[in-house]
Amino acid sequence: MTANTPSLKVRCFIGLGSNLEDPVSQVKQALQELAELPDSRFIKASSLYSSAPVGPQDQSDFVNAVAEMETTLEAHALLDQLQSLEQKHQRVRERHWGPRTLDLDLLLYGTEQINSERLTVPHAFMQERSFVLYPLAEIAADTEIPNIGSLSQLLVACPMGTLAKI
Ligand code: A4P
Ligand code: MG
Repeated sequence: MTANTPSLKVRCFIGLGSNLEDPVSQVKQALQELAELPDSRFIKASSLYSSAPVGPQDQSDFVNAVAEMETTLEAHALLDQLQSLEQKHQRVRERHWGPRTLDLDLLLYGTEQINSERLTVPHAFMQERSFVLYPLAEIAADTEIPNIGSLSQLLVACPMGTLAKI
C-alpha cells in the first residue's frame, strides 16, 4: 500500500528585475510565467517600481517587483525553474550587476537559510535594497527575514532613494 502524503507547501518570495528591452513588459510577462510554474501556486505580486541602478551606473534604470508564491518544489528545483525562465527571456550574462532582460532572485524560501554553491537564501543584499524591501512590504508587511530581522525594522534603515511606483 502506498501512503499518499501531500508534500508540504513552502511560502516563498521572488524578486523580479529588468532594465533591457521593454522592462515593464519583461516583468509583466515573467509574472504570468511564474503563475504557470509546476507544483506551485502564484499568490500575489507587488506593483511595478522603477529605480536607478545599484552598482554600475552606465546602464538604464530598472523595473522591479516582488511575487509571492507557494510551492512544493525543493529550493534548488525552484531555482532551476527561475533560471530557465531567465533563459527564455534571452538573458545574456555579460557582467556582474550589469544590464539584464530578466533577473529572477529567490529572496525567501519559507523560513529556511540556505548556503549552497548555487543558492544563498535569504538573497544576499536584499536587506539593504529599497527595490526589494518596499515591494515586499507592499504585499507582506509582516515578513521576518531569517537571521536578519523584521522587514519593518529594515525599512526604517533603508531610504526609498530613487524608487518610485510605476
Ligand atoms: N544565486 C545564489 N543565490 C541566489 C538566489 N537566492 N536567487 C546564484 C537567485 N540566484 C542565486 O546570479 C548569479 C548566481 O547567483 C546564479 O547562478 C545563482 O546560482 P546572476 O543573476 O546570474 O548574476 P549577477 O547579476 O552577477 O548577480 P545577482 O546576484 O543576480 O545580482 P543582483 O544581486 O540580483 O543584482 N539595481 C536596481 N535598481 N534594480 C535591480 O534589480 N539588480 C542588480 C543585480 C544590480 N542593480 C540593480 C538591480
Ligand atoms: Mg540574479
